[in-house]
Amino acid sequence: MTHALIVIDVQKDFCPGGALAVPDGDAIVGPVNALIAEADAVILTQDWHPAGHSSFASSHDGKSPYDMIQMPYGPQVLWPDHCIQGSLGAQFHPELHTDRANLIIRKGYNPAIDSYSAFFENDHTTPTGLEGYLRTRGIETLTMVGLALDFCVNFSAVDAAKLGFDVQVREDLCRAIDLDGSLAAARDGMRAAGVTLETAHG
Ligand code: VGL
Ligand code: ZN
Repeated sequence: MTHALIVIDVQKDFCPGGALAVPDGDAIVGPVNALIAEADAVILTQDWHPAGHSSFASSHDGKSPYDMIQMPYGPQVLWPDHCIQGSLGAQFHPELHTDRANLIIRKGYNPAIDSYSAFFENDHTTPTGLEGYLRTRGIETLTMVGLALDFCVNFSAVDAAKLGFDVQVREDLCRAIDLDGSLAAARDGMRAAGVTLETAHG
């Protein structure tokens, strides 16, 4: 087995009505389920923050959601409170076919560091363990889908490509937040890292 489908953060809080809703985020669920049904290996990621997480604007006096601050590990966007461990908003979209998942990797649980990527926290150093999981299973090629294209999908895809995996992002099965040009920057960054951007099954 050499190929895995990685489904990034298809959670209630990132879908319309959620705390950090990605426009049209729920539109991908049906076609993502179709890919899940065919995949050799299925990995889901779940954004999973403790209450009072340092990426929340509410944790910083005088700050508002979408402000930028400097953290010890670099610049950080401040978000509305979202995906709090055990909350309804942290649950997967109710129609996502989670039963076929081999692994669910939770990230963002360290109170002091955000974690967009499925591979490393935002210090780009602390591993989540996913690399070892994939390598010990002999998985070398990855298809990524999910939310949000310009944050967690982007960081996961770039890290995976840097680690030497062959990475395809299905843009049609992602949706973006698009904050201050973040979508265009993400596309450029993914291409520069050697990620293949696909808009349909090819
Ligand atoms: C995400 C912002 C904050 C994502 C997670 O899944 O793209 N974005 N936490
Ligand atoms: Zn988050």
